Amino acid sequence: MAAPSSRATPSPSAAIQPPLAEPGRLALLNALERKVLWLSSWMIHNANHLRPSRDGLKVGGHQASSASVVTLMTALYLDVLRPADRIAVKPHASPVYHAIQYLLGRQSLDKLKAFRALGGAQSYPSRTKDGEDVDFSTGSVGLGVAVTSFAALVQDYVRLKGLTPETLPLGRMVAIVGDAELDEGNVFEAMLEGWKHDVRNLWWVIDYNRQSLDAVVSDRLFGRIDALFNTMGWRVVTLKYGKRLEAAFARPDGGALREWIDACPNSLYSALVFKGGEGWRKHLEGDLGHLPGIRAFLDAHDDQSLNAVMTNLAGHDMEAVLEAFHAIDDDLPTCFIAYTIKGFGLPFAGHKDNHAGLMNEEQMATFRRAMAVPEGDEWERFAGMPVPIEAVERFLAAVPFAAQRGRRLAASPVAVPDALPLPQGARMSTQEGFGRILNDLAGGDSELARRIVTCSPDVTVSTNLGGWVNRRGVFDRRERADVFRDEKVISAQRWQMSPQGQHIELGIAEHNLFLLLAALGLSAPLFGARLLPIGTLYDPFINRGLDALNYACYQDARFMVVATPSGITLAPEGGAHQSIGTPLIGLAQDGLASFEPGFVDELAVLMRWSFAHLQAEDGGSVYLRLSTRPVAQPRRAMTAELAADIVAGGYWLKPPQAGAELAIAYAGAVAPEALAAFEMLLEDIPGAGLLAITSADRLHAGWLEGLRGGEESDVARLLAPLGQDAALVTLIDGHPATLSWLGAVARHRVYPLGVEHFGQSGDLPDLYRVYRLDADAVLDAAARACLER
Ligand SMILES: Cc1ncc(C[n+]2csc(CCOP(=O)(O)OP(=O)(O)O)c2C)c(N)n1
Ligand SMILES: [Mg+2]
Repeated sequence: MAAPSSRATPSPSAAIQPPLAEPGRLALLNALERKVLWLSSWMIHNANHLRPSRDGLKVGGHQASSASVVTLMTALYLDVLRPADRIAVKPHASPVYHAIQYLLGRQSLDKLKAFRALGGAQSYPSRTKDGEDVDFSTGSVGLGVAVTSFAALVQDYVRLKGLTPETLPLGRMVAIVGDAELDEGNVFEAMLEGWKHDVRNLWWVIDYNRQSLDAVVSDRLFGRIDALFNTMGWRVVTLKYGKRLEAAFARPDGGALREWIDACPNSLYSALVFKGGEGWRKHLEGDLGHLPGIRAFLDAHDDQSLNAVMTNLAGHDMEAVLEAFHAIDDDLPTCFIAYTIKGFGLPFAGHKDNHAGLMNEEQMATFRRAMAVPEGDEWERFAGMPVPIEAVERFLAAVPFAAQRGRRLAASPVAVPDALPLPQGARMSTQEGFGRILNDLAGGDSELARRIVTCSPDVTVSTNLGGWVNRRGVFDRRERADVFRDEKVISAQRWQMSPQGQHIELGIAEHNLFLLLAALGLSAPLFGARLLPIGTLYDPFINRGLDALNYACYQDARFMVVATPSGITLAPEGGAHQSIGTPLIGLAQDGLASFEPGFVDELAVLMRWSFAHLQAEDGGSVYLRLSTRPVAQPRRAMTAELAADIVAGGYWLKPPQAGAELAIAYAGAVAPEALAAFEMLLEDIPGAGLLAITSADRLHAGWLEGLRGGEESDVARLLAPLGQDAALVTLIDGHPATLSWLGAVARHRVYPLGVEHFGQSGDLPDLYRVYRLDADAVLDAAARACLER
């Protein structure tokens, strides 16, 4: 089997190296990293100790995790990074990020003072709340790491199609990673997918402090992780010892010293870091004291300087860090494993319980004096720096990363037609309708179609994307033949792979799907290229990727999730594939407008609206829950009014008479049962109505808005014709709570039908009977409602 070659090509961004040799540059960077350490620690201290507490809650912030990554982040932001690079910062290094932006004049003092308070700098870097230099939000560990790999893929996708602004250089996608983030499996899923797509220009900088939240990590772990990166075609650069330790190793018997540290278990090393010089001396004397070179080494250092040498890991050595970063001049994915100490430079350095540790007032005062910051000047950008202020100012003004304002890009919207083509057919499923609408778009030559990019985790064909892919092709960085076609093996699928392809095929990992959608959905701000991403998957497996979906929405990425098929309507497939709770996810997920259309003409309206909503300033993402059940399609004209109601979330399929005592409200694939029950009911309750709910989510949101004093909600308007003591029978192939709230809108009695328990194999008549979704169940509920009047 042929594997893609992974020959690296030179990286354009590597061509612009800063003048490293410039005299004093290293001294300036050293002074700045101390200042970053100070400001990040002080910011947290201020939030916890100096800002009055009104609620008795601990404010928090991570002084130790921040200290660990100060050198690496200072080197990156103040020297290595370029405006076109896109960065995900380890979540709990947020104070370091903000301190650096403050030094660069890109973050305000007020925001630092309000760190973790309303309107202040966020606890974890946030794209939507911290402003334009946060490229990716982080918070749920592992996700920020993985999303950079998908961003690298998206960068290639848009560049190879010529969709980015001509002036935008190629950027590196950089993740600053906590070592325990690598315990999250999603990182490895993403690596494998990245390898398949031959991603480029990707840097993961691992803050290898060998500590997580609870503990010191296993000694044996890193050999494995190193090997994993190598296997996936990454270059691994290990930054282990700093210049001072290397110099000590070069002295007589230095080899023994190196072996001793190499063999030192993580937990002992951490404990000795915490104890300081005395501890080092005791252990080194005990283990190596018989060697004259080591004796001389110990004699030459007092406790303080011995501790400084023994803790001189490369991740805290600016020179070593810069050398490593600047040595990379190609686009091969590169992992830097930088040895660091959690809490480096702070009193709890190396202590295994330091994750939530905060310096007390006294420790902070000692630290302030050590940093030469005069009392009262704590927020002063340059106070106490051992270098001329003008030199620092000149340096900061020339930092390449900050050379450009407006790193966040924009892309003009793509026009959306007034209506999408409506597939014709008397009976059709919403899933089939979806495939045919896209297939139709694929056959045309619209700008809209050029900007659509589809993706799916190995369910492209079974979610009806086949037609689209046949016409638009699969994306690959290189032209690849369709072997089956060339060999004249007959197949309905033509999977031509090329840089022009508009479908990204993923392996089965729903989590990756949502991370890819996050990256695709940020292509406008990240790369100045407008895309309209559509991801398809099986509805129950939304749960599998849920944190990544939430993550994508949290950072306001824009995409369409088409989850199909759904519910127990997927009858013979059985309980493992039938979704119950996803409509509630749709209801609750912020940034995601959720719809469950019953008919294909509704779907066409919703897809059209979605393409606009994805691009609107105040828009968002969209979730369409579809079905494979063929149902008779209504023959009707799509009036502007009906279309508006479908988008708002519901309309009367059969309007009630004024004062009606009963209505059936249904969503999605159970439309035929609702209709059948309605027809039967009419004999006894001639005024009854049948309400089609296309979006419980939007109706619910509007209702709450109305309660808060907004204008009358759509749902209140819809339910207004019903009598005061009317009953509502609600019906959905999903959890009944999705619709049962409708009873509260105008204080109607509600009889909710839906699925509460795991499904199983069966056919529709059996399953709808057992799970009470059939017309009989609706009639029973209606009868009960009449009795209980
Ligand atoms: C998905 C998820 N689970 C748990 C947490 C809570 N948490 C925050 S930081 C952390 C440990 C991180 O350790 P590491 O990545 O090594 O960073 P360090 O603090 O050592 O710099 C944990 C468990 C989280 N943020 N996200
Ligand atoms: Mg760690």
